[in-house]
Amino acid sequence: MAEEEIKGPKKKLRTPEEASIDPAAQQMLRLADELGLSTAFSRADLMSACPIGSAGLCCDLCGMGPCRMTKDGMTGVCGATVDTIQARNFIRAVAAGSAAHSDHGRDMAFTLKAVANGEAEGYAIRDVAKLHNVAALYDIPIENRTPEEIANDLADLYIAQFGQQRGAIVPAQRAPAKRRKLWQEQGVIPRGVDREVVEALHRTHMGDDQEPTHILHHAVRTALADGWGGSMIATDVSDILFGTPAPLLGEANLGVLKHDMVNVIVHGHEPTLSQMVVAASQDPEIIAYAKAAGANGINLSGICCTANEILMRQGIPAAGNFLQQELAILTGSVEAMVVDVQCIMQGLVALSQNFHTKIITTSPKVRIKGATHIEFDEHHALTIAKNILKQAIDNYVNRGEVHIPSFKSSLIPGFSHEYINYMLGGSYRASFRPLNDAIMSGRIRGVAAIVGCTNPRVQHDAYHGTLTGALIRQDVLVVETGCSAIANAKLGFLLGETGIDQVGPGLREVCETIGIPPVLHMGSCVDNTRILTVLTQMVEEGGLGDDIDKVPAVGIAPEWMSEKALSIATYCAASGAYVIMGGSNPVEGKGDKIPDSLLVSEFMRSGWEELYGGKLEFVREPEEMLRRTLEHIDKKRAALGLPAYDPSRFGKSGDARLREIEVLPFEERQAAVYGRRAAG
Ligand code: BF8
Repeated sequence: MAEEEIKGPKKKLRTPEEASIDPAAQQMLRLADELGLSTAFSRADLMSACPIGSAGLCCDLCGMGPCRMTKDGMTGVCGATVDTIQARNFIRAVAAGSAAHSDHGRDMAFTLKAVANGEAEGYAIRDVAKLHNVAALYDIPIENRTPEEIANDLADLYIAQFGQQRGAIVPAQRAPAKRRKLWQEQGVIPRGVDREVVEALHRTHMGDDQEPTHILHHAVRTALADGWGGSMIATDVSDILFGTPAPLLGEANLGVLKHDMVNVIVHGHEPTLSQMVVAASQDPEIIAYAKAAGANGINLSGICCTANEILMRQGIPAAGNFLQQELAILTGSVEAMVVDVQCIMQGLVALSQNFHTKIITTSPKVRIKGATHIEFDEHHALTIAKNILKQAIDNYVNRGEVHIPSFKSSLIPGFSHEYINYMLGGSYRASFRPLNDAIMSGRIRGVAAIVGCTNPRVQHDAYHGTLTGALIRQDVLVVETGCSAIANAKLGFLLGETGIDQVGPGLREVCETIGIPPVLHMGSCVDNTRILTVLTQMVEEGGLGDDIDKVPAVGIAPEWMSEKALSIATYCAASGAYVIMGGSNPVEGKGDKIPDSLLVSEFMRSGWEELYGGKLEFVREPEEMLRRTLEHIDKKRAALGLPAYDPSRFGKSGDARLREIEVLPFEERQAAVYGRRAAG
């Protein structure tokens, strides 16, 4: 939609520099302005967020409303209070987020079943070691059995988890023992996600659950069924089918698009299709077909979490994160954008009509008016992937003027929890001991997971970058997933040599010793479960307390926008983490009219902390997010009896010390190296 088509008073558009810190994004936003085309950035500028809806103060759950809470003490037509309405809106968002992640996990489990039974064209079990490890967790027999036999049993077990009616789902047994006991006592140990999501919807139907904390209690259970259920299953099965990630070299940003090749972008979440598109793009028949069309081959790249899935396993470049999906089309160089599920903007189709780009939907669950639909079916995946690529190649001839920004950055993705375990101790001593020791000594002050979306209501990528830079300077090890990982990849934080100069002295010693970047890319959003696993293993290794809430760690989603992010935040808080969300606050107060210390936000902060040791806070300013993160980490260090953070104690050895010595005057350098002054 062009800017002038939007009705209402003219609002001020941000400059490209105000809208994004990414020079590639800025270049495309300037082009959009010149062409008079709208993007999510300009649409966000032109349409203020609804102040009532964004704070969870609108109840549209029945036909007597929608009721808008605008004053303290107001109720809806049915008498529902502000607190009840906010809690209901919150749990509905958590349920939708849990459903999205977990349905992805379910599809992965069905694909595993099809592969195990030889019914999935083109797929194979790539990581038998992970299959054995996961099967062993559930006492599935391994000895003298083929991978397919084991995978069949695991697939059956996992498929059954989604509809588990009573009792805990099996992946929940992977949480620390104390945490599981706590969940049992609190009555939130998760059953199957299907049951929890249905109950969340039932409870919020008109005339059901009206006690806000009781509603939030079930929000916790619903989210746990995602984090320790659907999402964990998605990660496990993706690794088994496509390989557990290990570090490799990749690239990120729109500069990965190519002038002389057929550019195909895969966008969405489920790796089943994207992995097969990767395989098809390397097929000699497809390469020959592209060459016959005058191109130099197929150039595949990704957007959003699909990008992370193929980046960390095959090194396929990431064209960008969530807010760059439209910007990729603006380059005029994309023959096809192939989408599956989640985070796909409807605006893509309207925008693509100004260029030659084909938007191809593939999921039976997702159609967009105006897009081409080629339905994906894992039983014929390779054939379908080749068909999609042929359509893209046929479209190459229609390419017009091209504006590909030159910006791209290198990165090293692929830090699965298995690899982190290995890198800390090698094959024979793989363990979290070195990481725990580094935290206990104070070389690493603590750990921050910076995750989640980008959101056009805040400057694109800015909060991810600001927080990451500030935290690694203060010796906090940062782990990353989702669109945040792509943001920081573009900023160079995910590459050892680039990032290392900006790192605090203790963390730098650890990074130089192990040979890792200070910011570790751990995968897509479902892979936040890898972070749960790392935290559990740190607890089990010893020295950092007996449960996740004791570990000096914080989770931050500074530019969040999706309901999935609210589910992640909730399961992380209920797992014991302190979670900070930036951007908008869906349980906010409204000044004097509706005071800020509302029951719901207060309960997520102090109530959850009392019950679970973790808490959820919404904080707008990055400086305040940083302050609270460091305060929390230092508080947890003190509670464990660890030495207070003191950067002056470290950084006097290794490369860091050598670099200091290099700049000394000659005599002092000699003294530093040889322990004596130069003769004469
Ligand atoms: O699941 S970080 S914008 S792409 S929701 Fe979406 Fe947010 Fe990106 Fe991945 Ni996650």
